[in-house]
Amino acid sequence: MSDASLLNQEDYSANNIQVLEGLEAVRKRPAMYIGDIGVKGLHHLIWEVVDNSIDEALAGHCDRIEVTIHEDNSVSVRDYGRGIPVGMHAKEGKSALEVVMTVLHAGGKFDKDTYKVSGGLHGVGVSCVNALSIEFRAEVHREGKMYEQEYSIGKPLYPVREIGTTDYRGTVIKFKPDGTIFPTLEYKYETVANRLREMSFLNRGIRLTLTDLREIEDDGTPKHNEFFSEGGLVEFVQYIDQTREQLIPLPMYMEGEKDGVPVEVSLTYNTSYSENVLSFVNNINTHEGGTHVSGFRMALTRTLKSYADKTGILAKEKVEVSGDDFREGLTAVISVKVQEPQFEGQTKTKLGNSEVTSAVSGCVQEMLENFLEENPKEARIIVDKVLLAAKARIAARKAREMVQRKNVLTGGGLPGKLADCANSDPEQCEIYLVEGDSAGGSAKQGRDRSFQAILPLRGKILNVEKAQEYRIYENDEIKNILTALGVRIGREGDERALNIEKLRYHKVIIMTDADIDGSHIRTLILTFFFRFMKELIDLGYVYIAQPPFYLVKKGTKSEYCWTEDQRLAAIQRLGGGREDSVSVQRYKGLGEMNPEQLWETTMNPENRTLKQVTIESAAEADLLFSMLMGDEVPPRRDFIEKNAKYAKVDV
Ligand code: 0RA
Repeated sequence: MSDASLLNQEDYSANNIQVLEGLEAVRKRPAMYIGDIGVKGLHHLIWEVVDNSIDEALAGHCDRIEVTIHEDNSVSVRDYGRGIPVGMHAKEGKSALEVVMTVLHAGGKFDKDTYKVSGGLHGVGVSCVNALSIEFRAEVHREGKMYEQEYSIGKPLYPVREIGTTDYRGTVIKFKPDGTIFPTLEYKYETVANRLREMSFLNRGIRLTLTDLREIEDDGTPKHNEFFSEGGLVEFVQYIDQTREQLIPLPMYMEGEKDGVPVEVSLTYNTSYSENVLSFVNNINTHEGGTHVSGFRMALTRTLKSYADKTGILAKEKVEVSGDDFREGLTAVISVKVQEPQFEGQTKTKLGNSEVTSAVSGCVQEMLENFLEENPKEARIIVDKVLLAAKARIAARKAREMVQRKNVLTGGGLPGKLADCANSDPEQCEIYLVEGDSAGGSAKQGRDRSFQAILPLRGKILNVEKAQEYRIYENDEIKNILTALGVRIGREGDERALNIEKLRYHKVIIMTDADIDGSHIRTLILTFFFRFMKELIDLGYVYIAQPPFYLVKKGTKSEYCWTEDQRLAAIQRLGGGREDSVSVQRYKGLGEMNPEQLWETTMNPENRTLKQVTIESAAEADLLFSMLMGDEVPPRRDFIEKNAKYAKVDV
């Protein structure tokens, strides 16, 4: 590290101007750097800071990271690593700490020895967090001394200063997001907890803690969780499958490196019919899969097929098995580290690097071959399961073809119950999936038919969590939903065959009663979307309508209320706070509203609120659906008691 005086004043100023321009660009177009400025982007700030500490931990310098949400929704991240260097940075003429905190993409440049693999989806570095924070403070403990520097919207308030002595090492970053950038500043405990849990599975041996000073428990201590996994991906797979019956006693596991790509995989089989493969690149969930997932599938199919061929069972049973027969009841987590990842796809969560395919397939093949050789009994159980899947798939195809043939015979048109809209531009159009014929009738009368379509659902929606695939194509309600949406599901070759480009509406709105049955139907529909049309959710096309809970009336004046607070406020406004002077109607079913009321409160884009369904954590969503809809009753009861409603899948 050199001395600042070596730089002349002009160079110093020029540098500073560049820095300010960089941070200004972040503030002008925050979404370009952190994805969006909504709840997701807000949380992204935490991931960005935690990622730096994870890097320090992965480099072997730290095994504990503490995240704290403070009363004012500021967040601090403390690690016990080497501490960010504070010496003068020769080129920039200021402290290295200041450079890291204020120069875009400066983060990793000091430490060429550290293998940087974490780093958020956008990998923009901590300086972006600084630029988007109204208050930001860095504290470094290094070589017995403690240093600090504070900033506001990215600008240092003073040069790095020494503030005392210390007997440990590490870095503390505390930031408070800028309210002029982010419309909402509220951090969600569960969102942070889920990500830290995922991080602990993906990076075994690192202890991650979360403390929420906004929420004090009955015993007087703040809400707190610790996430630590010794077993890493094996425990991740067990966590995902905790409600499912296992076919093999312990998940398989393999860690390796091929062509410079570190690969880690764990997999197991359960008695369910769904496939659940989570994939990560540099700790980022690749929802849309990519080359690593292709490599995984290739090896799985090839290795299991060749084993099954050798045993002679396939020839004996005369069944033609296909790729996805090997994935029924499969739960797996794939984690790879890629130096320069190329992200593609609709949501930029699909890995494009072609070299990764063979790295993953090589590792998976080795893992499977070892397992099959050493565990003949379990190997046989898996092969039997594959055979069963193949037979069920053939039955499913027949059922599907039958339905399609019938559709052709009957003209193949839209379902009779659908009241379609006039507009045919999917971007402008929305469809309401409405519980019950009577509410469906009101919705049909109340809607704006230029862009709103209504599909009443009457019969039972199939629980896809427990049903074999072929039964899905025989279920009338599911058939109606699919034909109305214009999409086809099922599989073609090795890929899911969702033809999303044919989707006829870009808003799919689930509208059910505010009672137990309504929430059950909503969960059934969501489970179906999650398992068969996840892309619809990923693209943000799925919504939940929010009918009001109350109507408070006095004379000719009335107010709709969605919350208890609103109800009390309305009673205050209309009845001077006296409950007996007003009439309060509690809406239990959509049917209790007439068409005008339904339009005004729940369907009119001017007044309504729609809850967008998002999947923050695929693992959590899977767990939720398997618990709510699956077989293992005891955890489900416990879960429902704890979580009252189904929450959490949505924001
Ligand atoms: C580069 C070099 C060194 C430490 C770090 C980066 C570092 C960065 C962060 C970000 C969050 N926590 C961190 N901890 C450390 C130190 C190099 C050395 O001491 O030789």
